[in-house]
Amino acid sequence: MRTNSDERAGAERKTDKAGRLPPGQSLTKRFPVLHYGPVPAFDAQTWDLKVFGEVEQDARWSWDEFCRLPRTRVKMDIHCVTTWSKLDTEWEGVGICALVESGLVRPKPGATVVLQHCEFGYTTNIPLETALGENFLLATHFDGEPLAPEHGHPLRAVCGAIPGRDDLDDVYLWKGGKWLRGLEFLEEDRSGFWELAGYHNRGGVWDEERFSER
Ligand SMILES: Nc1nc2c(c(=O)[nH]1)N[C@H]1C(S)=C(S)[C@@H](COP(=O)(O)O)O[C@H]1N2
Ligand SMILES: [Mo]
Repeated sequence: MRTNSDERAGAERKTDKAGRLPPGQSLTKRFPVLHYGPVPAFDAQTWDLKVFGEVEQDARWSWDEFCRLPRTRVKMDIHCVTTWSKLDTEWEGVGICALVESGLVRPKPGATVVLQHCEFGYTTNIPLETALGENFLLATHFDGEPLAPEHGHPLRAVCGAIPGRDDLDDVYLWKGGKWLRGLEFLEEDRSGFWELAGYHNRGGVWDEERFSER
């Protein structure tokens, strides 16, 4: 049952969203670097991205092949769980939605979650619905330039909030894996690296889903 206070909380969330700064966040103009472990080297000859799990057919793209996939640009606000937010960041890359619409990736009907696999074993999970949103991108470029090594070169996932798009699911930036190498489609949810370390499984920015209660 929705109570009056639920409704008030919902309305407050919407107002905050219009203001673009989620609760508990503060703005930065810088672009902090945050990750666990070293920055991997990139070799265009051996790099690949694999799609597997609950899909009708596995896929594997070399770097050259990945660069020829349908591309898009998106401007969004990114929110890190450590409380910094950066507005109007510009990304270019490949949307999972476009891969699905073009039939290059065909999730099985039972697929509900996408687990990102990154270099050195970093993983993070998101609902398939979130992954199909316009605010979730497999990005090769930030601010018109190829990604810097420390920000995920050559490929990272990035998730943010597009102002005015209340229909999308906005999650903290840890849900965007840097140095992405695989997308595993799952029927049943599986936690990733930070989720296992105590971060919230969903990570919604407007509800401050920062840490799990366990
Ligand atoms: N491969 C990998 N990706 C990762 C992480 C990591 O430790 N390894 N950390 C996440 C976290 S906690 C954050 S806040 C963002 C930071 O992205 P940035 O360094 O480009 O700001 O990357 C995310 N992606
Ligand atoms: Mo983070």
